[in-house]
Amino acid sequence: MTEGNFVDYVKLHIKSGSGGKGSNHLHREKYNSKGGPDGGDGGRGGHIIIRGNENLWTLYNFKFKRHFVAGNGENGSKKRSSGAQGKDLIIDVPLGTVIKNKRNNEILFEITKSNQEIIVLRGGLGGLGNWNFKSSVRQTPRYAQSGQGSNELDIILELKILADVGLVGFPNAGKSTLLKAITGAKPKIGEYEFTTLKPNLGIVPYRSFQSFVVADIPGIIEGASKGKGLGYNFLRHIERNSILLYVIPLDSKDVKKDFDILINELKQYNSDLLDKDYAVVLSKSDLLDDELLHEYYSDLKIHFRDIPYFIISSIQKKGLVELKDGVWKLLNKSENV
Ligand SMILES: Nc1nc2c(ncn2[C@@H]2O[C@H](COP(=O)(O)OP(=O)(O)OP(=O)(O)O)[C@@H](O)[C@H]2O)c(=O)[nH]1
Ligand SMILES: [Mg+2]
Repeated sequence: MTEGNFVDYVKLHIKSGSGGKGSNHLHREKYNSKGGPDGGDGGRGGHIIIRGNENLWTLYNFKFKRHFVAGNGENGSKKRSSGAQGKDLIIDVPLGTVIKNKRNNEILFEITKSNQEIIVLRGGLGGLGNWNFKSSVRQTPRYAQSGQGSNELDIILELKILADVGLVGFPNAGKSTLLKAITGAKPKIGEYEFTTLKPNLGIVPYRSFQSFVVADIPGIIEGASKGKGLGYNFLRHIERNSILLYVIPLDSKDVKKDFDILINELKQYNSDLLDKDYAVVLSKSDLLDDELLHEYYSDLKIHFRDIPYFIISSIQKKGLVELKDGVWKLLNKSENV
């Protein structure tokens, strides 16, 4: 997935179907000129339904289609025959989509499960046909209800990614390069800061046909919580991740300090993020020669005594298998599945 097709915010106009008219028919037969009322009911208009689809990862499909209209109910007819129901219209969205009313920004609901279906706009009810109104005092009612009108609404869809693993780190830490090295994604990579402006997602194929999803997000810097850099609103994309990987390059002056700054910025955004399982990924190991790396190891053991950490080079493809194994283990700890 590239920069261009990640869409996480769209406005849609939706319209349900109107209800069909009830019929006002009087039964006539050759030898019975006074048949009773037999007008059937109108069919209900189609609902607009929003459904969770675990195979979707972005709102990209809505980039070109913004209007959704359900079918109208058909009118009732003679012989008490009811009009057909208008066709419901189902809109598939990725899990983690929040649906808001555009008028007041109120959250209507959130889709979190596959195949979860919620009627966001009801179709109009069909009108009752005249046979419903027959009574002892009114044998031949000559009226029927018209159907209810359709409903229209402007909604906003906002996506919080539901990826398994979120990559957090300073700009230039090598997050996008890592995503590229372990998934089929082709994110933009640059030797300048803030190359990534929107999240990228990639699927990591893991042994014997299993997989997990990794989200690469923009870089975060000290003071992001106060609006520095790109700010930190994009951290909403990792709120749903099961685990976080803090990516810190080994050519950093002070790896432990970088880690503390990242933790602190996340805490300012939402301290719940710190409750997630996490690991540290020390990237760009190819920049250190073996001797230096060896020295580093003993240092790191002290710094990250209780924290799982992985030393990798995305460019030389080193340490990636161990990283994937470690992530898989973390993901499969009972609380993360
Ligand atoms: N030597 C070396 N360079 C790397 C490695 N991984 C990434 N880089 C380089 O580091 C620079 C930044 O890489 P990105 O992957 O764009 O970094 P990022 O963390 O996504 O940066 P932002 O999108 O700005 O937050 C690029 O010039 C990469 O080529 C690595 O394993 N070894
Ligand atoms: Mg990047």
